[in-house]
Amino acid sequence: MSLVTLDRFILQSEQAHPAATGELSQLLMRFGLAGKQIARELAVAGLRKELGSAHTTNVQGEEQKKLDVLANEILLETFDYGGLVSLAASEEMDEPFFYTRTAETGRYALLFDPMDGSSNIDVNGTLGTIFSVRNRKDGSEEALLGAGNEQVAAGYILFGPATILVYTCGDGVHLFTLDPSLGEFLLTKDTVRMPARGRGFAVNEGHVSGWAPGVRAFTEYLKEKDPETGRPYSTRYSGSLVGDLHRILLEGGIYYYPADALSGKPQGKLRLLYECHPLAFVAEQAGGRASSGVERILDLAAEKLHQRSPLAIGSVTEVALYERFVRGEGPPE
Ligand code: FDP
Repeated sequence: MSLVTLDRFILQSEQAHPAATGELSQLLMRFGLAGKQIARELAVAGLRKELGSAHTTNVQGEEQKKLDVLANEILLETFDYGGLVSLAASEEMDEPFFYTRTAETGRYALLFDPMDGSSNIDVNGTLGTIFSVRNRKDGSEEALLGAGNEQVAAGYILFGPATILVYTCGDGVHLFTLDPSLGEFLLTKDTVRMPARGRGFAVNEGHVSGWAPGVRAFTEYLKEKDPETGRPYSTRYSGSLVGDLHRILLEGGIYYYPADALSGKPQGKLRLLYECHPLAFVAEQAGGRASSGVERILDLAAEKLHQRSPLAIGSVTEVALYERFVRGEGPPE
């Protein structure tokens, strides 16, 4: 049986674009390398006493774990050669990082959430890395901002029982699994399609008292018993958006993190550029949807690097239903 590695798949896909320079291919392959390095660190972090707090906070005032910082360093270093990247921004850095040698020439601008689901770090739970690729434009911070539909590529790496890399360049969603014995990501699904509806929902219901009435009503609706519509839905919340979205990508359903008026999160918790935009790109390319409840996530333009947005992401049926409830319409007749 011939094995299709990540690199081979990317290079073969490039042939469908005769005008391609090969730079995007090189860039995507580097995410594979970064994923392998982060997976290796995660596997031994507990043994090396690298778990726990770094005793620093990020720009949002959230505690940084040692592995948040390490994953950020690995990603930055991965793109420090090859001349591909002009600048990068991350949830873990206050300001963009400019690659001094290639700031003027690198073709791309990167955004990433190095370690999504940080609360799972110390308990060996599911974690993820989310990435987004944009054109560098004029090479200023502006290149990192704008609407989600300006992304050139996006994806995530899931660190669970297996390490999985999922990416899209706008021509479908491709899924690879790391074979540790080979040290290679191998193609597992060429084109991933998200089911149009699912049976599960992922939300931190502990925050229900701060939600808008429509979001509360939606949640109650999912929990009601009605075999005709397949309710109740099952709750599946892991504490890692990447982990929850991956389940939804394969099985359908919905993840939502709404605005929370009582916890100082009027725009929810998730970052538009590092989390919502890239995962929305993946979800849409797999046939799913992503919405703030009111607007399509990919149409939302980021004006600030660390801007937040409410997010509802998943199957078309459940996201449309969520929007109905947010509008105060309730379920369809
Ligand atoms: P975390 O802050 O632990 O990195 O990225 C934000 C995120 O995790 C998501 O991965 C996760 O779904 C959510 O926040 C968890 O937040 P709550 O603890 O508020 O539920």
